[in-house]
Amino acid sequence: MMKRQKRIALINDITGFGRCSIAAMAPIVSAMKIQAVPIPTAILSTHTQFPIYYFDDYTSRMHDYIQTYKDLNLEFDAIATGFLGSVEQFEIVFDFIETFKNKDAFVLVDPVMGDHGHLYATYTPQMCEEMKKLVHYADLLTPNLTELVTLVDEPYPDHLPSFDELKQMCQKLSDNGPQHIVVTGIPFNDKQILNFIYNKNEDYQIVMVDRIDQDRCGTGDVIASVIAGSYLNGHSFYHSVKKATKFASRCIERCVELEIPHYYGLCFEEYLWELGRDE
Ligand code: PXL
Repeated sequence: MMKRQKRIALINDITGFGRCSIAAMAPIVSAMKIQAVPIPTAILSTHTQFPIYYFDDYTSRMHDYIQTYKDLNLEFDAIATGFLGSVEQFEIVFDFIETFKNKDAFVLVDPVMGDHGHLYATYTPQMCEEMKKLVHYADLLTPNLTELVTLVDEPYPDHLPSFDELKQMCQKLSDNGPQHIVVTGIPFNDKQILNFIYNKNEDYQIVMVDRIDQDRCGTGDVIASVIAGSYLNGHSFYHSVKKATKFASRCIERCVELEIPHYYGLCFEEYLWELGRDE
């Protein structure tokens, strides 16, 4: 029997300009020979780091949208969640996961909440509480440091957390949820960025990357989608994180060469073809 292609549901926003969320994730997983199925949470003209943006909350339409997938008995091999635009959306996402996650599927939760010690303008305290519940559904979790500390009710640290501190915070989240966590983009020093990998009941791992230029919007989405694609293609979490961070670094380097403003996202189009090599 022919094995069908793998399929991933991307529960995230669709943002036209700015190379984030589904506009970045769908082409990336497609390049990795995985079918991308967008489930929009909101439709924006540009992402929220632009001085102006049009924001259309999709909450009221999500139920009917998803109902057709239930009626068609569609199945997904993975579910990746990202930016959520309202409290009500969490219930919709819990239901989606309960309906569509079969025993072999995995759920990647990117708890998109904020960056650099601050939550995004659209994020309310109630949404933070809901995000803590969503973490219980995750097999893989990809927070940045801001999101990690928020999820464990700690203040944003004024120093670089030790590996032990990072491990303890991850352990709290893992106790009731994800098998693997990568805390992405931790500023280590002027030259390097640390990615801390927590594995349930196993040693932690570190992936260091060179800092190139300033932080770029959409980096988290590029990293989460390469991890999801690589893991779905059967690679280890560590291998997937390495591939993702290396790919993001190369794209950022190219953005600098092309003088692309940091809020225009990562010019992943330049290297998309490389992701087709299943390494
Ligand atoms: O890349 C994260 C992200 C996703 N979606 C929207 C955003 C952002 C970050 O600002 O504004 C709409």
